[in-house]
Amino acid sequence: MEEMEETLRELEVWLQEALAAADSVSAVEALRVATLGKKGRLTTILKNLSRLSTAERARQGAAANILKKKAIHLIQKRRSTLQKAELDASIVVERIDTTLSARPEQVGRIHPVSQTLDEIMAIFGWMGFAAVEGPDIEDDFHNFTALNIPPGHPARQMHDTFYLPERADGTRFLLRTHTSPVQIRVLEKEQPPIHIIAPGRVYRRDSDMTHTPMFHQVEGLVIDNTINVGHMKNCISLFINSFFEQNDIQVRFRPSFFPFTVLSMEIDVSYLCKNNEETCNTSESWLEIIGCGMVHSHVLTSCGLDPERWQGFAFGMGVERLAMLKYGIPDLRTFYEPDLRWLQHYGFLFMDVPSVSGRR
Ligand code: 2NL
Repeated sequence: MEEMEETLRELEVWLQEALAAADSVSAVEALRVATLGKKGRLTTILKNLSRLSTAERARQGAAANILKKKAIHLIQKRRSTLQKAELDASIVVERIDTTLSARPEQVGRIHPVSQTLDEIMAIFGWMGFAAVEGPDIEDDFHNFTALNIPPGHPARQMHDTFYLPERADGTRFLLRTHTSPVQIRVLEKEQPPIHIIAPGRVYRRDSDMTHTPMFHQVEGLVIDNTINVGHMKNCISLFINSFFEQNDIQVRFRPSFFPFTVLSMEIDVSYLCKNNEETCNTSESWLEIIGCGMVHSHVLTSCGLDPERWQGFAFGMGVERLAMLKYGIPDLRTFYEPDLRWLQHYGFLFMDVPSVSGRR
């Protein structure tokens, strides 16, 4: 009997010392198995109780079960202390420094057209325009007729349209020659005030030094009941100054013609190159970048709007052309040649976030 008490006390001291010496969660687990496992020291003692008389079993069993509870508690306590220490240590060792800079040079480049489009959209977004998109495949009405270009109008030939095969009912779809049809669809559906910007791919049967059969355009449209030419001039001047980020840029509005606008104008820009006056200050230094005008009343009536009540302006620009000017890319055709060295040279890093100012 005394022997039994002695054994339990010894076991307790052993367990306490062994736990204190255990320096890992797995060492604690080994001690748990050695004490409370199937063949563990305490398990064996509890098993041997059956050999004792009923009275002895009750007394010694109580003492052994108290030790069992205590052992479970001690093991659990040591285990959670070590678990926490191991977690703390792993946090230090496995730390990831999220402030380390990424390596953008390894993930390709953003095409100058994408970059330029992002910049243009950021500027008009900041001005309060909403971006709209529409289908690349259009019908004759939305691409031409609604824009005051009826069948037989010479502008239809000028546009060098790609047509899809004629259908059984005699109609044929086409690849849009400008993004105007996107705006026509908005005019048909929505009531003014309208301030929208329509970016996208456009297609023309033209391929030479200065033309590719597909290129990108951004068109804008503002319709309200008091819009005039002053609004148009200011809006476009503001865009040009933001886009080129230069205060010595000169802007020239020159009369022009489009079937879908009146008071049509083309806008030229010129840089005052202080460091190279010979090449820049010649009559050649004006470059056309944007076409614009007040929306023709025929366009408004085509879309079910009363021109007596609503007026506005529209404009259009070629994205590749703006990209060439801003980033000094000399040859339009190189935009769509899959040349990685070209992209390495003219492309942008993905971390270059487009902004209104173009600067980060
Ligand atoms: C250019 C000229 C222009 C428009 C596009 C437009 C759209 C509607 C109604 C009236 Cl819905 N006009 N668009 C107006 C003037 C010029 O683009 O040189 N583009 C590259």
